[in-house]
Order: sequence, then structure tokens, then C-alpha cells
Amino acid sequence: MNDPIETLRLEFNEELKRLSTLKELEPHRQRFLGRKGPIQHLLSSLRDLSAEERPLFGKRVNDLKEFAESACDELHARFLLGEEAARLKEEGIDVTLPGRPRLFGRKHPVSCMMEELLDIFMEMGFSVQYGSEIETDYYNFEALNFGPDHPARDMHDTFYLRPDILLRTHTSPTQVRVMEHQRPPIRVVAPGRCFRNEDVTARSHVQFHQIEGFYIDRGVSFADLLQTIQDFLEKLFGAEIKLRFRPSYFPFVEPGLEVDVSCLICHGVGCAVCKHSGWLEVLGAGMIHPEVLRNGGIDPEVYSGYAWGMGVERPVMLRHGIQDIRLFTDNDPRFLEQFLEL
Ligand code: 2NL
Repeated sequence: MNDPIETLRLEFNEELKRLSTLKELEPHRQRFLGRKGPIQHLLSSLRDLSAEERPLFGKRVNDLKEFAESACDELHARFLLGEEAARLKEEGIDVTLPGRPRLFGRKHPVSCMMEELLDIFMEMGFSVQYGSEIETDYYNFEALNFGPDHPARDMHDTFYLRPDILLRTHTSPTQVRVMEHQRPPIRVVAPGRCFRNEDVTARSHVQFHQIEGFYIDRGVSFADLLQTIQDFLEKLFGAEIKLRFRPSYFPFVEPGLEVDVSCLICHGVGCAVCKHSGWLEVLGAGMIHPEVLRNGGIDPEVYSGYAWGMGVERPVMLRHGIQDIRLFTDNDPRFLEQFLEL
């Protein structure tokens, strides 16, 4: 065969078949289609042809040129895709994989209980005062009638940061500070986290939450305290709950008492949760000690007041049947996910 156009097309196709990368393709395109390449050469040779030969030959060279250009373009696109896919595979990215689901945060069950408790007391006319988790020995103990060698200090297993600075063992320091800054009548609740240096077990922890409240005015009586506690506990646990008041001792009240509710699990019959007593201890309370009122700048000859305090973790555990207090601070989403926000 002595047709230069057909020979060139065959040669072009043969070489094209051997290409496998973008890098090889561009020299190939240059060699055939460049200014000094064979196709350009054929086009230049047109002027040596006769007027009869020129149109047909010219058309055939142009057809070859267009064919070669589109063949190169097509291959360019194919190589580009292939090399990109290979690179992505190498880099290990599969963009068609579904995304990882995101965990949504939600309110901690202890926070939900705290809000519920605050709602009840705000409805009863108390306002809310937050305080510092770091306190002085004076506000945590002295002002609350714990003398320097008071035996009740031992029960509090305090974390000291300095000889005089500590992590509060209860929220009472906030209440003392309120007394210093407000005049009766005062109705305040103080919620917050407290700390005690105890062994961590299923039932006790070094950190826990407390809510305390107090009411100071002229003529506040012990009967007022009992009625307020009854109203509160019936709102929290339901009107069918039974209460038991027992005398008790706290340095900052006189008299002091502890309050039990009929067991929420067995309703007083006796079970493992209430240790077969039928009762659960839920809060401590009493009439504010005259010395504590005086420390807060309030004259005990004119005013009297009651106060109570309760732990927050325990009612959450009772409500949801949680057996281990450590679950609250483990931050395991499988635990935390189970509680609906109300
Ligand atoms: C308990 C007992 C109680 C108080 C807290 C209080 C505060 C001031 C003055 C007098 Cl400023 N009292 N708070 C009173 C009695 C008991 O808590 O077992 N809490 C978990």
C-alpha cells in the first residue's frame, strides 16, 4: 500500500494502542499533530499538487487530522478519569460510603432532676442562688457552727486546697453569703455540686449535687417547715407518698430532723432498695441555729428560719432504677442516651 494518509493513520492507531498514561499521550499528540509532525507536513505538501488532486487529498488529510485530534482528546479524558480513580483508591477515600452518625448531646439526668426541683421551689416562691465550688473554711464550717475541733467536721472528709481554702462539702456557704447580703423575708434555694473525700463506691462518690433551701422571717415556725417539706415531697414523688420525720442532729440547726418517704420501689412493703425497712431517707432539715443567723448578720431575737438540704443523685437513681452512682460521671453515651428531657 502506497497511500501516505492511510499509512499514517495505521501508524497513529498502532502507537495509540500502546499508550497507557497521560504522560505518554502528550508526546504522542505532539509527534503526530505538532507543527513539525507528519500531518502538518502532508498539509504543506498540498501546494505541490495539481488543482484536480488538491481538494480530495486536502479533505482526506483534514479528516485524518480531525480523527487524530478527537482520538487524543477521548483518550485524554479516559486516562484522566482512570488515574484519578486509582489515586482516590490509593488514598483510601470512598466518597460513596455513608457518613458516620453524629451523637447529639442532651441534658444530664442529674441536671433534669435539678431543674425539676428548682421549678417546684420557684413555684413555691423561692429564688435561686448559685455559689462557688471553692470556698473558705469560714463559710463552709465556722459560720455554720462547726467549731475548729467540731467532731462533725470529720464526717465531711474535706478536700483542702490550702489550709483555709477547700472544695465545699455542701451548698450551705452560699446560704450564709445570702444572709449577709439580704434582709428578711428571705426565701432562697442554692443548688450545686459538692465534694467529699470519700472512697468511690456504687453508693457514694467524691462529687455529688445538693439543693438546699431556707426561709427566714419574723415568726417562721417548725410547723411551717414540716408543711413546706410535705408540699415539696408530694409534688416531687406524688400525693400518695407517706412521710416519716425523725429527730436528727446537724450543727447548723436546732432542732434538726431527717425525713423519710415510703419506699418508691415497694411502697413500704420492704425490698432490697429500702433494706426491707419500707422507708427511704431523702432529706435533712431543721430550724436555723441562732448562732448561724447571727453569723449571717440576722438578729435571732427578731427573726427565725428553717432550712433543709437534699442530695440530687439519689432521687434520680430511685426514679430510674440506677444501681451505681458512678454511672453519672462515666460519660458513657450508652447510659446518657437513655434519659428523655422533660
Ligand atoms: C442533708 C442535711 C441540711 C441544712 C441542710 C442549712 C443551711 C443554713 C443554715 C442551716 Cl445556711 N441549715 N441547711 C439544714 C439541715 C439539713 O442538709 O442531709 N443534706 C443532704
